[in-house]
Parts: sequence; structure tokens; C-alpha cells
Amino acid sequence: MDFLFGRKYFRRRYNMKTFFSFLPILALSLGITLLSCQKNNPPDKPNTPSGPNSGYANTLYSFSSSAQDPNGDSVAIRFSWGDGDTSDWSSFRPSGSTISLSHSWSDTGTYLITAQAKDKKGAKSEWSSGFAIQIRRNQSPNTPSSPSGPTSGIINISYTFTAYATDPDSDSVSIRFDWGDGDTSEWSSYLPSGSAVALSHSWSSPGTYYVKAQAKDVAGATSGWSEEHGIRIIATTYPYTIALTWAKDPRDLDAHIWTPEIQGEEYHIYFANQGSLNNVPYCSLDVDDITSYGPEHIILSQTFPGTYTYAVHHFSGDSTITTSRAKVEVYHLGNLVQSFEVPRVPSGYRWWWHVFNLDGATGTITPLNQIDSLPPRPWLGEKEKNR
Ligand SMILES: [Ca+2]
Ligand SMILES: [Ca+2]
Repeated sequence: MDFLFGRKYFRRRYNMKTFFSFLPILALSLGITLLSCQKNNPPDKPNTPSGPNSGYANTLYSFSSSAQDPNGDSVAIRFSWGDGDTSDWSSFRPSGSTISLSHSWSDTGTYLITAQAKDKKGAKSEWSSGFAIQIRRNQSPNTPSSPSGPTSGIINISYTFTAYATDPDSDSVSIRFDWGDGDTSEWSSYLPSGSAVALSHSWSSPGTYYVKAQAKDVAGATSGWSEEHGIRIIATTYPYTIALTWAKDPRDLDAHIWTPEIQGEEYHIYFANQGSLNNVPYCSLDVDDITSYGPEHIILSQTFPGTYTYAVHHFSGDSTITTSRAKVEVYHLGNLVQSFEVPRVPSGYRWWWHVFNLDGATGTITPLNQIDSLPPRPWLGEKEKNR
């Protein structure tokens, strides 16, 4: 009874007409079900890694890649470094982000770097195309040139020294100076191979110091130390120290001083007659520097009544005395008391700069400051000793 009723009921409720009327609803439900359970797609193949195409062993280099995920999932990337080593997965970043990781190689050779991506659901991409890096053995920079700079100076005044270094691999180089007084400079900033590096230093006590330079390349390899450049540093505690400095050209300016009569004789102190601090005329030129650009110092260890006349002569080299940027500084018992700059006027054939007169009894300095074709006082001929 129940069974019969059931069949009858079924026939009546689920005839074909009813079934077709439900079909669009069934199809829609199936579509929604399929959409929500859609298969996850892995990220696309990452871009070919980018980074340096050459480098040195045991140095870290950074490489980047990115990958899109078709579902817009976050992605992580890892790199295969071509030396049997594969990086850990990076952290997850939004689809398409640039992701960078670093690696160093311990041996020389050419290595192919590839990248792989995975999405948040763990689906992995194919490996990317390879990017080649050549790992070379770094060669140390060449030993720098001997520093160039002044060969004499005054205590507590800064002097600039220049050195050059080249690197066989054309790496950028940094230079440092050993100042010869126990002090070594910081490393300079990195400059292209072969650039001049200039650093300054002052010395606090008199003496002769030997300055040398060392180079370092970007990979950290250091050169040997250069040949030394000597600088004689003098104290300024003498009654008078007269410092002459100038720019690079002309290469040879000379300091000259004429003394008053000392024990019956006048003296002309210059490169050919350098005088003495301990004997007559108690006046000395510290150095005759014809290869670099000063400074030259004239020291008076005692003064005598009468007039000292100081002048500068352009002896040889290009350029002119009036474009030399020559400067004369007068120190009295350690203190700078007066300084002179060469007048910037057309020099013509005038190669002398008359700078000042000094009264040996009173210490009065009278500026002359004129450019002339003749020296301020006559050459003393055979009276000059030690020529
Ligand atoms: Ca995905
Ligand atoms: Ca190198």
C-alpha cells in the first residue's frame, strides 16, 4: 500500500517536465561548486635572474628575479647558484615582486644561476632560464707610485701628498698613507683604477719623515707599500722662519735673502750658498728643491742690526712668477707674523719678486711686493762662499 502510494507519488512529483524546469538551477550550483574547488595554478616561470656577470671568489653578489602567479597568490623565490648549492626560499611577497638573494662562490669558473618560484599553496614553477656569472681570481692592486708632495715643511702645517695606484683587474682602488710618524691615514674613498688620491697631514715635531702609500681594491686585496718620499719638518721657534710655497708651475722658484754686514761681511743666501744656522751668517736655506714644488724655507737663527732683503726668483720652468700663486709666510718665534702673495700682474720678462725688508735690530718688516727684472740687491760675486 505504502509502496504503491510511493511509486504513484514519485511519478506524479518527478515527471520529465519537472526535471527540465530544475535544470538551470542544477547547472548553476555545479558551476559554483567547480569554481570554488578550481585547481590551483603554479606561478609562471620566473624572469631570468639579473645581477653582475663577473666577480671574485668568496665575495657576496646579489641577484634578483620575479614571478607572476596566475591566481594572484604571493610567491617565494629560490635560486640555484650553479655550484650545486640552492638557496633557501625567500619570504613570500606579492605576485610579480622583485626578490633578491646573495651568494658567493668559492672557486673560479662560470656558473649558471636559475630561479624557481612557489606560491602560497606550495605549487612550484618551472626553473627560469639561466644567467651566467664568471668568477675570477682577484689580483691585488699594483704598488702605488711613490707619493708626490713637498720635501720640506713647518710643524703643525698640513701638506698634501698624492699617489696613484692601478689594479690589474681595473677594479676601483682606495689608497692610504703611512705618514712616517707612527700615524697612518684612513683608507680614501674608492676611485677608478689609476686616479690620483690626495690626502693631507701635519707633523707636530721637527724631523725627517718618510711618507709611503698602499692601495686596496674593491674586493679588499691590498698592494705592497710604495717607495718612500721624505719630508723634512722644521720647527718655527727660530727667531725667523720664512716659508715659500707655490703651485705646480713653474717648477723652480728660489728663495733668496741678503743679510746686513755680519762680522764685516754681507751674505747672499740661496741655493748655491745655503749658509749655516750655527755659524756666520746664522741664516740658512733648508733645501734646494728643483724637482717638486716647494716649500723652501729660510731660517734666521740669529739676527744682526741692518737690513735683510728677501726675494723670490723664477729660475726655470713653464709659466711665470706672477701666475705661480707663490706665497711667503714669515714666522717669528713660532708665530705667523706676516704673509705675502705674489702680485697677479703681467710679468713680461720680469722674473724677480722683491718681497720684503726686515730690520734685524727692531724686527720691523717693510713690504716691497714688486715684480722686477733685476734682483733687489746685487749678486755678491766672489764674496759668496761655497759656490
Ligand atoms: Ca597559484
Ligand atoms: Ca683587483
